[in-house]
Amino acid sequence: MSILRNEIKNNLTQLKDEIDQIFAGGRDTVLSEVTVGQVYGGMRGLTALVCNTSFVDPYSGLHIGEYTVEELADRFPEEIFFLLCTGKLPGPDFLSEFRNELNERSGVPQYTWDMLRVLPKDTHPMSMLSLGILSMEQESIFKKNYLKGIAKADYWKYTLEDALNVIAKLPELAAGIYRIRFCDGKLIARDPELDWAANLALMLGLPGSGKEFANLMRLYLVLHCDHEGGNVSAFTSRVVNSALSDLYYAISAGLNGLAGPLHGLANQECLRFILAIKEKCGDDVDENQVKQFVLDTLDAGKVIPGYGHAVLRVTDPRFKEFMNFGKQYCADDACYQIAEKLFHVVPDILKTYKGGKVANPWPNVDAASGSLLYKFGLNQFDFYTVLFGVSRVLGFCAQNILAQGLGQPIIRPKSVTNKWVAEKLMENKVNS
Ligand code: CMX
Repeated sequence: MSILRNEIKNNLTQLKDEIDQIFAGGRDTVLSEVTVGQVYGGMRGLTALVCNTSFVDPYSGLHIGEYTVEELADRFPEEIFFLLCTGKLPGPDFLSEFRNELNERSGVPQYTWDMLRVLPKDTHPMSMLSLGILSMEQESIFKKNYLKGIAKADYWKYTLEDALNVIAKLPELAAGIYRIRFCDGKLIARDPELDWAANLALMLGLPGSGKEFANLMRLYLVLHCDHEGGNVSAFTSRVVNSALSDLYYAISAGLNGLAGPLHGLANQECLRFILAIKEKCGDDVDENQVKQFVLDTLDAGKVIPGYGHAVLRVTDPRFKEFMNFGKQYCADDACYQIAEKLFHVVPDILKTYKGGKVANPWPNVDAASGSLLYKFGLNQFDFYTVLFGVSRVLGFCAQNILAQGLGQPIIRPKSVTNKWVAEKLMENKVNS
């Protein structure tokens, strides 16, 4: 894996130089102040982390390196992994070298399949994915070498080895989970000539799925790959890895966070929502009916899945890319059309809901993807977050490789009690 390893090395050198300059310019400079509201409010808006793989601008959305989502939508996920790790897109030789590398490292161990097959039949596929990764932990190259004794400067190299081993096995693991959980349990062999996304499409074995579905998988795996460092799953993964728990532990932990309905599980909730509208109002539902359904949902005290975001303040560009794909391949599909109608009515409703309390009334990535997967015959919603997870593992890996390469320490912010906060308020009153 010489191209990738060399370019990560170059990226680390550049990032270290930048940090040296930043420190020389003012290590004690205040970047962000913390209010009481932020301490009690999920640390929203608190600038307290550095992540050099990607950046989310509230108004232009996700940027990976210098690129926006729109500029990357036609790429392969393998190229995006390279970009996340190195800050640049790869040259022409990379894809074939990477494919060979993944071919050599592929093959989920039999004990993982055995473990997955004995789980209760109703185990959630995200639990299966997380357990599947964790079951392979004893194969960690990082752990084996750490126990022998390795230099801190080399941690990232062993973390990269673990990353490549996991990435090579992921499509097979995810597709196998689908086949065990929802089909006859017979696994479909990977094709060493295919790319990462096309292999996943192949091994899922959906009847009639062809090139268009492989294209959807490629787009899906590109669009979900990373979303800077503070989201639940990426942050969890980084915190775990910062204790030098190896990447298997860190990925499994990140996936457990992704499995929550306010995070990655929202995409299955979105399709459920769309199908509920379809069931209640029929295929030819009009915008007024959709509006009423949304209002009834809010009146029942529920959130509208796929809308809102902790950072974004515009329509998520990833949502737009999925809608463009849908326009091309399934503009007549009833679910796609309901997703479109929701886009027409939900933002205006959320703008005034709860006295304008919703910070972002616009759709996020999850609002469109489910309707496309459903159109291609992937009608097991519980599986959708697994696809999100397969993609997001690229981000977990890249973030942890770079953090190890930069020698970042264990993450350990300070927590305080109500009593401490109350005393601080009193102290401030006395001093003012
Ligand atoms: N429907 C109804 N109410 C919503 C809402 C939505 N889609 N989005 C936000 N709100 C409400 C919140 O519940 C909150 O109400 P309370 O203060 O009464 O609890 C209020 O608006 C303010 O919340 P916010 O500051 O706008 O949003 P947060 O940063 O706290 O939360 C998110 C962000 C995504 C969890 C939230 O918008 C949400 O629950 N959306 C629906 C679920 C979803 O689509 N999640 C996927 C996000 C993408 C991802 O991370 O994968």
